[in-house]
Amino acid sequence: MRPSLSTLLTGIAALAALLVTAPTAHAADPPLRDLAAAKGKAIGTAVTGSKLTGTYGDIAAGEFNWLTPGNAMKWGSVEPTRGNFNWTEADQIVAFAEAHDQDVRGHTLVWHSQNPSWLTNGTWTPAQLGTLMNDHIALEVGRYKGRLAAWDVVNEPFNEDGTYRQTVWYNGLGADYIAQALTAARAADPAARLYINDYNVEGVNAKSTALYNLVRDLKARGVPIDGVGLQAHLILGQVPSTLQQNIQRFADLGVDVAITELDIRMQLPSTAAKLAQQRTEYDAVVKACVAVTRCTGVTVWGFTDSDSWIPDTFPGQGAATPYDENYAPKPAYYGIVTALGGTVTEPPVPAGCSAAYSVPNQWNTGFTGNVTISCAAGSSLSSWRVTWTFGAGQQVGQAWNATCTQTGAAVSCANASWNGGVPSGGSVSFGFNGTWTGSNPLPTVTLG
Ligand code: 9MR
Repeated sequence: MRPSLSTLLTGIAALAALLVTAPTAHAADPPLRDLAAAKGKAIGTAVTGSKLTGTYGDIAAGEFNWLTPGNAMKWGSVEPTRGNFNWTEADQIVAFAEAHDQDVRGHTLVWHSQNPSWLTNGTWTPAQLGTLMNDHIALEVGRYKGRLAAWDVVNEPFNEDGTYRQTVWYNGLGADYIAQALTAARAADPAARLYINDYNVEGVNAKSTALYNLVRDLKARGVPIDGVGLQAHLILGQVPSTLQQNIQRFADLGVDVAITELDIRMQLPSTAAKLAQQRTEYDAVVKACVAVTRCTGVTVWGFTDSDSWIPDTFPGQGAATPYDENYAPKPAYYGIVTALGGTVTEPPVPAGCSAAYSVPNQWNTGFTGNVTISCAAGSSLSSWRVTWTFGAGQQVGQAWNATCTQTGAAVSCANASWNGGVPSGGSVSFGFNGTWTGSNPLPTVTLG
């Protein structure tokens, strides 16, 4: 599901046009979809059909070039009682996407959840189940034949330990239900890219290895499988370090990879420091996709905190998406921008404020770092972020009075909730434990 040449050219033309027009105040400068297209990637969001008007509709259309119906295409939505179909929301989303030059990822055909009760409460022979599954796929995929770029054909087939999840499909048809479903989907729409989609498969682990082995075996058998969806429902501070390596190993099997349901949740209330860390993590996740040729793009699971599943499912957690509940872009939005090669104009730091880095203590493999942010009389800050690039072998560890993250050699430290303010003529400091090998030079720090 690579963006077409015309999409790419449109993106490049839009970028060129923006060079000669005055920048707008809005975040979209240029919008994410143009940045993504210029990189040969897609950027998507899950959407709720009834909300696709006003600001929600403007952002969904203006910023994204993939849409995934969050719920509208699930079996329980489209066939709530047997033989009675409701395609209203699914049709609406597809029409909206076509009107805005967007691709749709169909989601999802064969799953254990959000199935109609007539299906889950029924008693079926294996033959009946196979017919139900194949007919459902033929009908739904056939309805949108030629119009959808991709389908999540099978959703969440694995347990955490890499064994198959015991579902109505697995229990009735055995593991081969996956191959049967893919084959039925290919027959119904030969042009759609066919995916298996799962969660907790972002890093290299038992579950992602089971998925890897499955895809390898399906490919070897000639079963139509085009892609793997890594959902990426992540927790702040827990982005797997093996994400890019994992994307690459799937790509090396000869399939596309998409990040299909990205969100990064945190314990509420959100703070400037948590949101700054979330920005770094959105940047890192999107960068991991950008770095792998066969990673086709990233979809966020709802672009606004007002349209996110997190608060209902994880009470006390939230703030997981790139826009706040009032549709204002959050730091996470700018993390996506930078990962897609865009530039972010930070609010200017007053000339009188600066940051200084020192190493008060160092031993054979460790050290303590200290950073002091100072403002001369007449200058002040209400929040701050200090960034620097380490040399080989230098690694930031536990920090105090700031939240620090390191991605590769790039370190970013944001104020804690209690010390964002630096008064005129005053200073604040934070510290951290670090490790080093080889040498431990003082980096050049930037206050932003
Ligand atoms: O976003 C969906 C939410 O509105 C539903 O209540 C929920 C029910 O399970 O499903 C959510 O989407 C899920 C997606 O379809 C598959 N991966 C996990 C997502 C979050 O639960």
